[in-house]
Amino acid sequence: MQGFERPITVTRPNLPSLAAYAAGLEAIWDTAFLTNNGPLSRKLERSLQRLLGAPELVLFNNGALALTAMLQAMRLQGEVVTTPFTFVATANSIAQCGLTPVFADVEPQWLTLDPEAVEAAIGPRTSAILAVHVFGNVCRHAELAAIAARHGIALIYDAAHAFGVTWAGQKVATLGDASMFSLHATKMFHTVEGGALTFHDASLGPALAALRNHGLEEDGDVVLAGLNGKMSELHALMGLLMLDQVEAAIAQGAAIEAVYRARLAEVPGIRPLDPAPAEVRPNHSFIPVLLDAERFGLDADALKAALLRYNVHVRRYFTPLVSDMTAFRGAAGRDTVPCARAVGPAVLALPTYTGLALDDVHRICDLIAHVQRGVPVRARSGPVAVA
Ligand code: T4K
Repeated sequence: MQGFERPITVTRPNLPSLAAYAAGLEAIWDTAFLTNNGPLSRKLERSLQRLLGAPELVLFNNGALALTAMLQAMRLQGEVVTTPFTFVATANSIAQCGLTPVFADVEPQWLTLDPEAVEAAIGPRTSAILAVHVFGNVCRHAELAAIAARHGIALIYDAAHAFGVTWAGQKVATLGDASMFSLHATKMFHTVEGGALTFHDASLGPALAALRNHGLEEDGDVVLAGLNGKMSELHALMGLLMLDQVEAAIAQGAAIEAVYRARLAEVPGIRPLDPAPAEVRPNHSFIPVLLDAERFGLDADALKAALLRYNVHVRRYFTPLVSDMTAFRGAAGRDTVPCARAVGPAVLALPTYTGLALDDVHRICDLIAHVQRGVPVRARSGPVAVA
Protein backbone atom coordinates (compact mmCIF):
# COMPACT_ATOMS: atom_id res chain seq x y z
CA MET A 1 0.00 0.00 0.00
CA GLN A 2 1.03 3.57 -0.71
CA GLY A 3 2.09 5.62 2.29
CA PHE A 4 1.51 9.35 2.74
CA GLU A 5 3.78 11.75 0.89
CA ARG A 6 3.84 14.23 3.76
CA PRO A 7 4.13 13.15 7.39
CA ILE A 8 0.83 12.58 9.20
CA THR A 9 1.75 13.55 12.76
CA VAL A 10 -0.20 12.72 15.89
CA THR A 11 -1.34 16.32 16.01
CA ARG A 12 -0.81 19.56 14.16
CA PRO A 13 -1.60 23.03 15.47
CA ASN A 14 -4.56 25.04 14.26
CA LEU A 15 -3.55 28.49 13.11
CA PRO A 16 -5.35 31.76 12.44
CA SER A 17 -4.91 33.42 9.05
CA LEU A 18 -1.44 34.84 8.64
CA ALA A 19 -3.00 38.16 7.59
CA ALA A 20 -4.97 38.40 10.85
CA TYR A 21 -1.87 37.60 12.91
CA ALA A 22 0.20 40.11 10.90
CA ALA A 23 -2.41 42.81 11.50
CA GLY A 24 -2.28 42.06 15.22
CA LEU A 25 1.51 42.26 15.14
CA GLU A 26 1.32 45.68 13.52
CA ALA A 27 -0.82 46.90 16.42
CA ILE A 28 1.71 45.47 18.88
CA TRP A 29 4.53 47.21 16.98
CA ASP A 30 2.67 50.50 17.33
CA THR A 31 2.53 50.33 21.11
CA ALA A 32 5.77 48.36 21.66
CA PHE A 33 4.01 46.73 24.61
CA LEU A 34 5.37 43.19 24.41
CA THR A 35 4.93 41.48 27.75
CA ASN A 36 4.43 41.92 31.54
CA ASN A 37 0.67 41.61 31.81
CA GLY A 38 -0.11 43.68 28.72
CA PRO A 39 -3.53 44.54 27.30
CA LEU A 40 -3.81 41.50 25.03
CA SER A 41 -2.99 39.01 27.76
CA ARG A 42 -5.52 40.70 30.06
CA LYS A 43 -8.12 40.58 27.30
CA LEU A 44 -7.42 36.90 26.67
CA GLU A 45 -7.68 36.22 30.39
CA ARG A 46 -11.19 37.69 30.45
CA SER A 47 -12.25 35.88 27.27
CA LEU A 48 -11.01 32.53 28.53
CA GLN A 49 -12.67 33.05 31.89
CA ARG A 50 -16.01 33.43 30.08
CA LEU A 51 -15.39 30.59 27.64
CA LEU A 52 -14.30 28.12 30.32
CA GLY A 53 -16.95 29.31 32.78
CA ALA A 54 -14.21 29.75 35.37
CA PRO A 55 -14.89 31.52 38.65
CA GLU A 56 -11.28 32.84 38.57
CA LEU A 57 -8.62 32.56 35.89
CA VAL A 58 -4.94 33.47 35.68
CA LEU A 59 -2.88 33.04 32.51
CA PHE A 60 0.68 31.68 32.43
CA ASN A 61 3.32 31.18 29.76
CA ASN A 62 2.89 27.40 29.89
CA GLY A 63 0.82 24.76 31.62
CA ALA A 64 3.65 23.17 33.60
CA LEU A 65 4.64 26.40 35.36
CA ALA A 66 0.99 27.23 35.94
CA LEU A 67 0.47 23.96 37.76
CA THR A 68 3.63 24.44 39.80
CA ALA A 69 2.48 27.93 40.79
CA MET A 70 -0.93 26.62 41.87
CA LEU A 71 0.61 23.99 44.17
CA GLN A 72 2.84 26.72 45.61
CA ALA A 73 0.03 29.26 46.04
CA MET A 74 -2.05 26.68 47.90
CA ARG A 75 0.90 26.21 50.27
CA LEU A 76 0.61 22.45 50.13
CA GLN A 77 2.86 20.31 52.29
CA GLY A 78 3.91 16.67 52.38
CA GLU A 79 2.43 14.27 49.85
CA VAL A 80 0.25 14.65 46.77
CA VAL A 81 -1.60 11.63 45.39
CA THR A 82 -1.43 11.52 41.61
CA THR A 83 -1.53 9.27 38.54
CA PRO A 84 1.41 7.53 36.88
CA PHE A 85 -0.39 7.60 33.50
CA THR A 86 0.14 11.18 32.37
CA PHE A 87 2.64 13.50 30.74
CA VAL A 88 5.58 13.92 33.11
CA ALA A 89 4.76 17.61 33.72
CA THR A 90 2.08 16.56 36.24
CA ALA A 91 4.57 14.88 38.56
CA ASN A 92 7.30 17.44 37.81
CA SER A 93 5.09 20.20 39.22
CA ILE A 94 4.74 18.26 42.47
CA ALA A 95 8.48 17.64 42.74
CA GLN A 96 9.37 21.23 41.78
CA CYS A 97 7.42 22.40 44.84
CA GLY A 98 9.37 20.09 47.17
CA LEU A 99 6.28 17.89 47.60
CA THR A 100 6.29 14.09 47.41
CA PRO A 101 4.23 12.40 44.71
CA VAL A 102 2.42 9.22 45.70
CA PHE A 103 1.20 7.25 42.71
CA ALA A 104 -2.23 5.65 42.74
CA ASP A 105 -3.63 3.34 40.10
CA VAL A 106 -5.92 4.24 37.21
CA GLU A 107 -9.10 2.51 36.13
CA PRO A 108 -9.03 0.56 32.87
CA GLN A 109 -11.97 2.19 31.09
CA TRP A 110 -10.87 5.84 31.12
CA LEU A 111 -7.27 5.60 32.38
CA THR A 112 -8.10 8.26 34.98
CA LEU A 113 -7.36 7.86 38.71
CA ASP A 114 -9.32 5.09 40.40
CA PRO A 115 -11.04 6.69 43.43
CA GLU A 116 -10.60 3.51 45.50
CA ALA A 117 -6.87 3.53 44.81
CA VAL A 118 -6.74 7.22 45.71
CA GLU A 119 -8.44 6.55 49.03
CA ALA A 120 -5.93 3.78 49.78
CA ALA A 121 -2.97 6.05 48.92
CA ILE A 122 -4.00 8.86 51.27
CA GLY A 123 -2.00 9.02 54.50
CA PRO A 124 -1.45 11.49 57.34
CA ARG A 125 0.95 13.60 55.22
CA THR A 126 -1.35 13.91 52.17
CA SER A 127 -2.36 17.48 51.38
CA ALA A 128 -3.90 17.11 47.92
CA ILE A 129 -5.10 14.91 45.09
CA LEU A 130 -3.74 15.95 41.68
CA ALA A 131 -5.90 14.09 39.16
CA VAL A 132 -5.59 14.24 35.37
CA HIS A 133 -8.49 14.30 32.89
CA VAL A 134 -6.22 12.28 30.64
CA PHE A 135 -7.07 12.44 26.90
CA GLY A 136 -9.98 14.68 27.96
CA ASN A 137 -11.66 11.83 29.88
CA VAL A 138 -13.23 13.43 32.93
CA CYS A 139 -12.16 11.88 36.23
CA ARG A 140 -14.82 10.38 38.51
CA HIS A 141 -15.32 13.79 40.01
CA ALA A 142 -18.13 13.07 42.49
CA GLU A 143 -16.14 10.28 44.15
CA LEU A 144 -12.85 12.21 44.17
CA ALA A 145 -14.55 15.32 45.59
CA ALA A 146 -16.14 13.24 48.36
CA ILE A 147 -12.76 11.70 49.24
CA ALA A 148 -11.05 15.10 49.28
CA ALA A 149 -13.79 16.57 51.47
CA ARG A 150 -13.68 13.62 53.89
CA HIS A 151 -9.92 13.98 54.35
CA GLY A 152 -9.90 17.79 54.29
CA ILE A 153 -7.43 17.90 51.38
CA ALA A 154 -7.35 19.83 48.11
CA LEU A 155 -8.61 18.44 44.81
CA ILE A 156 -6.70 19.82 41.85
CA TYR A 157 -7.18 18.81 38.23
CA ASP A 158 -4.56 18.72 35.53
CA ALA A 159 -7.03 19.54 32.76
CA ALA A 160 -4.28 20.00 30.15
CA HIS A 161 -6.29 17.82 27.73
CA ALA A 162 -9.79 18.95 28.68
CA PHE A 163 -10.29 22.38 27.13
CA GLY A 164 -13.98 22.80 26.27
CA VAL A 165 -15.11 19.62 28.05
CA THR A 166 -18.27 19.62 30.17
CA TRP A 167 -19.40 17.16 32.83
CA ALA A 168 -22.98 16.82 34.06
CA GLY A 169 -23.80 20.19 32.52
CA GLN A 170 -20.88 21.88 34.29
CA LYS A 171 -17.82 23.20 32.52
CA VAL A 172 -14.84 21.16 33.59
CA ALA A 173 -13.01 24.29 34.83
CA THR A 174 -15.47 24.50 37.71
CA LEU A 175 -14.65 21.05 39.11
CA GLY A 176 -12.45 20.68 42.18
CA ASP A 177 -10.56 23.51 43.86
CA ALA A 178 -8.48 24.36 40.80
CA SER A 179 -7.68 23.20 37.27
CA MET A 180 -4.83 23.75 34.87
CA PHE A 181 -5.34 23.96 31.09
CA SER A 182 -2.32 23.68 28.81
CA LEU A 183 -2.43 26.12 25.90
CA HIS A 184 0.51 24.49 24.13
CA ALA A 185 0.64 24.44 20.33
CA THR A 186 -0.35 20.76 20.33
CA LYS A 187 -3.63 21.49 22.12
CA MET A 188 -6.96 22.17 20.40
CA PHE A 189 -6.94 25.75 21.71
CA HIS A 190 -3.49 27.24 22.03
CA THR A 191 -1.32 30.31 22.42
CA VAL A 192 1.81 28.59 20.98
CA GLU A 193 3.00 28.14 24.58
CA GLY A 194 0.65 28.94 27.42
CA GLY A 195 -1.34 27.75 30.37
CA ALA A 196 -4.40 28.82 32.31
CA LEU A 197 -5.30 28.23 35.94
CA THR A 198 -8.94 28.23 36.96
CA PHE A 199 -9.95 28.19 40.62
CA HIS A 200 -12.70 29.02 43.10
CA ASP A 201 -10.86 30.73 45.96
CA ALA A 202 -10.45 34.35 44.82
CA SER A 203 -7.92 34.96 47.59
CA LEU A 204 -5.41 32.87 45.60
CA GLY A 205 -5.47 35.43 42.76
CA PRO A 206 -2.95 37.92 44.15
CA ALA A 207 -0.53 35.15 45.16
CA LEU A 208 -0.71 33.63 41.66
CA ALA A 209 -0.25 37.00 39.99
CA ALA A 210 2.83 37.56 42.15
CA LEU A 211 4.18 34.04 41.59
CA ARG A 212 4.09 34.41 37.81
CA ASN A 213 6.06 37.67 38.15
CA HIS A 214 9.07 36.34 40.12
CA GLY A 215 7.05 36.38 43.33
CA LEU A 216 7.03 40.19 43.41
CA GLU A 217 4.18 41.65 45.45
CA GLU A 218 2.86 45.13 44.74
CA ASP A 219 5.01 46.62 47.54
CA GLY A 220 8.18 45.03 46.06
CA ASP A 221 8.40 42.30 48.68
CA VAL A 222 8.59 38.59 47.81
CA VAL A 223 6.69 36.26 50.12
CA LEU A 224 6.67 33.12 47.96
CA ALA A 225 9.75 32.58 45.78
CA GLY A 226 8.29 33.00 42.31
CA LEU A 227 9.03 32.22 38.71
CA ASN A 228 8.70 33.97 35.39
CA GLY A 229 5.35 32.71 34.17
CA LYS A 230 4.17 35.74 32.21
CA MET A 231 2.49 35.37 28.84
CA SER A 232 3.82 37.65 26.13
CA GLU A 233 1.56 39.80 23.97
CA LEU A 234 2.56 37.83 20.87
CA HIS A 235 1.31 34.65 22.51
CA ALA A 236 -1.86 36.31 23.76
CA LEU A 237 -2.54 37.61 20.24
CA MET A 238 -2.43 34.04 18.94
CA GLY A 239 -4.92 32.97 21.61
CA LEU A 240 -7.32 35.82 20.86
CA LEU A 241 -7.35 34.84 17.19
CA MET A 242 -7.93 31.17 18.03
CA LEU A 243 -10.95 31.63 20.29
CA ASP A 244 -13.54 31.35 17.55
CA GLN A 245 -11.99 28.12 16.21
CA VAL A 246 -12.79 26.05 19.30
CA GLU A 247 -16.22 24.77 18.29
CA ALA A 248 -15.08 23.88 14.76
CA ALA A 249 -12.09 22.01 16.21
CA ILE A 250 -14.37 19.99 18.50
CA ALA A 251 -16.76 19.23 15.61
CA GLN A 252 -13.95 18.08 13.31
CA GLY A 253 -12.49 16.00 16.16
CA ALA A 254 -15.87 14.30 16.59
CA ALA A 255 -16.08 13.55 12.86
CA ILE A 256 -12.56 12.11 12.84
CA GLU A 257 -13.27 9.99 15.91
CA ALA A 258 -16.44 8.62 14.30
CA VAL A 259 -14.45 7.41 11.29
CA TYR A 260 -11.80 5.76 13.47
CA ARG A 261 -14.49 4.04 15.57
CA ALA A 262 -16.36 2.71 12.55
CA ARG A 263 -13.29 1.57 10.65
CA LEU A 264 -11.26 0.12 13.53
CA ALA A 265 -14.25 -2.01 14.54
CA GLU A 266 -13.33 -4.06 11.44
CA VAL A 267 -9.74 -4.67 12.59
CA PRO A 268 -9.08 -7.39 15.18
CA GLY A 269 -7.01 -6.49 18.24
CA ILE A 270 -7.29 -2.69 18.17
CA ARG A 271 -10.04 -0.49 19.53
CA PRO A 272 -10.48 3.12 20.67
CA LEU A 273 -11.16 3.71 24.38
CA ASP A 274 -14.90 3.63 25.10
CA PRO A 275 -16.85 6.73 24.04
CA ALA A 276 -17.35 9.31 26.79
CA PRO A 277 -20.32 8.62 29.07
CA ALA A 278 -23.58 10.50 28.45
CA GLU A 279 -22.91 13.18 31.08
CA VAL A 280 -19.67 14.24 29.36
CA ARG A 281 -19.34 16.49 26.32
CA PRO A 282 -15.85 15.51 25.14
CA ASN A 283 -13.48 17.64 23.07
CA HIS A 284 -12.28 14.74 20.86
CA SER A 285 -8.72 16.05 20.93
CA PHE A 286 -7.00 12.64 21.24
CA ILE A 287 -7.69 9.24 19.66
CA PRO A 288 -6.26 6.79 22.20
CA VAL A 289 -6.55 3.17 21.11
CA LEU A 290 -5.91 -0.04 23.02
CA LEU A 291 -3.86 -2.64 21.25
CA ASP A 292 -4.20 -6.33 22.03
CA ALA A 293 -0.76 -7.44 20.90
CA GLU A 294 -1.75 -11.11 20.73
CA ARG A 295 -4.83 -10.58 18.56
CA PHE A 296 -3.37 -7.81 16.44
CA GLY A 297 -0.10 -9.61 15.99
CA LEU A 298 2.16 -6.67 16.87
CA ASP A 299 2.80 -4.76 20.06
CA ALA A 300 2.52 -0.97 20.30
CA ASP A 301 6.17 -0.32 19.44
CA ALA A 302 6.01 -2.61 16.41
CA LEU A 303 2.78 -1.05 15.12
CA LYS A 304 4.25 2.42 15.64
CA ALA A 305 7.31 1.41 13.61
CA ALA A 306 5.19 -0.24 10.91
CA LEU A 307 3.03 2.88 10.46
CA LEU A 308 6.10 5.08 10.35
CA ARG A 309 7.10 3.28 7.15
CA TYR A 310 3.92 4.77 5.63
CA ASN A 311 4.71 8.21 7.07
CA VAL A 312 2.08 7.95 9.85
CA HIS A 313 3.54 9.12 13.16
CA VAL A 314 1.59 7.71 16.10
CA ARG A 315 2.70 8.28 19.71
CA ARG A 316 2.95 6.07 22.79
CA TYR A 317 1.24 8.54 25.12
CA PHE A 318 2.01 7.79 28.01
CA THR A 319 4.70 5.13 28.06
CA PRO A 320 6.80 4.77 30.16
CA LEU A 321 4.68 5.41 33.23
CA VAL A 322 5.88 8.45 35.15
CA SER A 323 6.38 6.22 38.21
CA ASP A 324 8.97 4.24 36.20
CA MET A 325 10.96 7.31 35.14
CA THR A 326 14.32 7.61 36.87
CA ALA A 327 13.42 10.83 38.70
CA PHE A 328 10.31 9.24 40.24
CA ARG A 329 11.33 5.63 40.80
CA GLY A 330 11.77 6.16 44.53
CA ALA A 331 8.23 7.50 44.97
CA ALA A 332 5.59 5.54 46.84
CA GLY A 333 3.00 3.64 44.81
CA ARG A 334 5.26 2.48 42.01
CA ASP A 335 4.46 -1.15 42.80
CA THR A 336 0.74 -0.66 43.38
CA VAL A 337 -0.37 0.53 39.94
CA PRO A 338 -1.17 -2.82 38.24
CA CYS A 339 -3.82 -1.44 35.90
CA ALA A 340 -1.60 1.39 34.66
CA ARG A 341 1.21 -1.12 34.21
CA ALA A 342 -1.00 -3.57 32.27
CA VAL A 343 -2.94 -1.11 30.10
CA GLY A 344 -0.44 1.74 29.65
CA PRO A 345 1.88 -0.12 27.27
CA ALA A 346 -1.13 -1.07 25.12
CA VAL A 347 -2.16 2.55 24.45
CA LEU A 348 -1.33 4.37 21.24
CA ALA A 349 -2.47 7.87 20.26
CA LEU A 350 -3.52 8.05 16.60
CA PRO A 351 -3.38 11.22 14.49
CA THR A 352 -6.16 13.77 14.91
CA TYR A 353 -6.23 17.48 14.17
CA THR A 354 -8.54 19.93 12.50
CA GLY A 355 -6.68 19.91 9.20
CA LEU A 356 -6.76 16.11 8.94
CA ALA A 357 -9.14 15.18 6.10
CA LEU A 358 -11.61 12.35 6.73
CA ASP A 359 -10.28 10.63 3.60
CA ASP A 360 -6.87 10.58 5.24
CA VAL A 361 -8.38 9.06 8.41
CA HIS A 362 -9.85 6.30 6.21
CA ARG A 363 -6.43 5.81 4.67
CA ILE A 364 -4.78 5.57 8.10
CA CYS A 365 -7.34 2.90 9.03
CA ASP A 366 -6.68 1.11 5.73
CA LEU A 367 -2.98 1.12 6.59
CA ILE A 368 -3.60 -0.23 10.10
CA ALA A 369 -5.76 -3.03 8.63
CA HIS A 370 -3.13 -3.67 5.96
CA VAL A 371 -0.36 -3.92 8.58
CA GLN A 372 -2.54 -6.26 10.66
CA ARG A 373 -3.30 -8.52 7.68
CA GLY A 374 0.37 -8.67 6.84
CA VAL A 375 1.33 -10.17 10.20
CA PRO A 376 1.92 -13.93 9.84
CA VAL A 377 -1.04 -15.82 11.38
CA ARG A 378 1.34 -17.79 13.62
CA ALA A 379 2.28 -14.57 15.42
CA ARG A 380 -1.37 -13.84 16.20
CA SER A 381 -2.26 -16.92 18.24
CA GLY A 382 -2.55 -16.66 22.00
CA PRO A 383 -4.89 -15.35 24.68
CA VAL A 384 -6.81 -12.07 24.37
CA ALA A 385 -5.13 -9.54 26.62
CA VAL A 386 -6.63 -6.07 26.42
CA ALA A 387 -8.74 -5.04 23.43
N1 T4K B 1 -0.10 17.91 31.94
C1 T4K B 1 -0.42 17.11 30.91
C2 T4K B 1 -1.35 15.98 31.14
C3 T4K B 1 0.10 17.37 29.63
O1 T4K B 1 -0.21 16.55 28.59
C4 T4K B 1 0.96 18.47 29.44
C5 T4K B 1 1.53 18.74 28.13
C6 T4K B 1 1.25 19.29 30.55
C7 T4K B 1 0.71 18.96 31.79
C8 T4K B 1 2.15 20.47 30.45
O2 T4K B 1 1.59 21.51 29.67
P1 T4K B 1 2.60 22.50 28.88
O3 T4K B 1 3.62 23.00 29.87
O4 T4K B 1 3.21 21.75 27.74
O5 T4K B 1 1.67 23.60 28.43
C9 T4K B 1 3.63 17.43 23.73
C10 T4K B 1 3.52 18.83 24.24
O6 T4K B 1 4.75 19.52 24.17
C11 T4K B 1 2.98 18.92 25.63
O7 T4K B 1 2.45 20.22 25.76
C12 T4K B 1 1.86 17.92 25.85
N2 T4K B 1 1.39 17.90 27.21
C13 T4K B 1 2.31 16.52 25.50
C14 T4K B 1 1.23 15.50 25.69
O8 T4K B 1 2.63 16.54 24.13
P2 T4K B 1 5.54 16.03 22.77
O9 T4K B 1 6.94 15.82 23.20
O10 T4K B 1 4.73 14.87 22.45
O11 T4K B 1 5.47 17.11 21.56
P3 T4K B 1 6.03 17.01 20.10
O12 T4K B 1 6.92 18.16 19.88
O13 T4K B 1 6.56 15.66 19.82
O14 T4K B 1 4.70 17.25 19.24
C15 T4K B 1 3.78 16.23 18.89
C16 T4K B 1 3.49 16.34 17.40
O15 T4K B 1 2.85 17.56 17.12
C17 T4K B 1 4.72 16.29 16.54
O16 T4K B 1 4.83 15.03 15.98
C18 T4K B 1 4.49 17.30 15.42
C19 T4K B 1 3.32 18.12 15.90
N3 T4K B 1 3.73 19.52 16.12
C20 T4K B 1 4.27 19.86 17.33
C21 T4K B 1 4.64 21.16 17.57
C22 T4K B 1 5.26 21.55 18.90
C23 T4K B 1 3.54 20.44 15.13
O17 T4K B 1 3.06 20.11 14.02
N4 T4K B 1 3.88 21.74 15.37
C24 T4K B 1 4.43 22.14 16.55
O18 T4K B 1 4.72 23.34 16.74
O19 T4K B 1 4.88 16.88 23.94
